[in-house]
Amino acid sequence: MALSKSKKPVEKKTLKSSSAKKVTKKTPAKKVTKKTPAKKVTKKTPAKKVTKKTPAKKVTKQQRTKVICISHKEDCDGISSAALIRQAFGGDAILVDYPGQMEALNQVVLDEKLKSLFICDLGLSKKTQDEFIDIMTRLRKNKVSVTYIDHHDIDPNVVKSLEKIKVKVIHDINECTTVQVYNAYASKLNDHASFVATCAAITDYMEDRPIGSKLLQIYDRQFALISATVMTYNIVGHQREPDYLQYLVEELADSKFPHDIPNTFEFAQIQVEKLSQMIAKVKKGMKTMANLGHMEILDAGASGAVNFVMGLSGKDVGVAYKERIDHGIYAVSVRGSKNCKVHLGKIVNLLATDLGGSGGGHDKACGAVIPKPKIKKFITELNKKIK
Ligand SMILES: [Mn+2]
Repeated sequence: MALSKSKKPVEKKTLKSSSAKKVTKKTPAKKVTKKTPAKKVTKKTPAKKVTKKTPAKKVTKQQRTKVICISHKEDCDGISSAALIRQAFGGDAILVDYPGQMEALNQVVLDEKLKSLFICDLGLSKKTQDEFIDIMTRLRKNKVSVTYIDHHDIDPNVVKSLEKIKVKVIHDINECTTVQVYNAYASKLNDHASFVATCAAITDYMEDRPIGSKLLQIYDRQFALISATVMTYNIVGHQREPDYLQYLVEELADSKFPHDIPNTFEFAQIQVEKLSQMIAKVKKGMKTMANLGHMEILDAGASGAVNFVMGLSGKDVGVAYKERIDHGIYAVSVRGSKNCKVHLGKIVNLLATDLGGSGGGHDKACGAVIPKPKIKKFITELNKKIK
């Protein structure tokens, strides 16, 4: 909110925080803007500094004005959720992966200006749920309004605990997070938000669900598919560039189609080439057990390889894992085929917790964080549990 206030003098036509951006686009240097994700981010900083100048600090408690959305940074659903929250409520996004989830939450608790927090597309596990409730309790004691929006499998007792402390829980395992954000806040969103939600549903394999399918019907299927895919490749390929991910959130919040964001299709082509090389690598390096195929990934993300590991192994479950050297853990991706009858998310949640890690997710797509020395045990135990 502080952001939009500071931008009002620039252009009074609209109330949206994006108004200042539109000004920059009118400048003749249009081609130059292709490079500008970093620029847009830096623009935020003067606004922040201005708000910090308020002398109220010493006199009374600071007024809480900030809106923050903590969302999943690794896929289209997380980025799109953050974009729609931004369009509906303004504020800033903090984009995290699962290993960074709790650290980010512990940081925002300390933010004395935080007024309203949205947490999107970040599932909880046996390992993280208690700490999550603790953090939410601290936020609520500070009168921060908290909304948790997600679609991953959750312990019903966690929902009860959260509702007890008046955290607003929007949770449906049958629709992706962005579709739920769209559905809950449609009155605060523009028409284009339904397209953002459609792309997120496609990427989460949830465009066949009740609301997701209605949204997809608004648009040409092929147009939505290519947009969702290009967006996904840009997100996956920019995981180490937080400024770019922030830029994507801003552009989607600003109702841009993926093809209107400069260079996205060119970048997607690079990703497609990398993936085609991954096929060859998986064929060479994949190993199989009775019930699954698995492979350690060295030079790419595990989630990009896991579908190939499952498909090329001929098994109904694929596991790809990549070491996070700085964390002493393996980031693990697990996928099940249509023939896989067990709920992989639930199995992985329990197994990862037993091994001192964490994990969970959907029946046919989930992930885990496993301590480095336990990765072999994880795979052999998973193989036993999915007969
Ligand atoms: Mn999701």
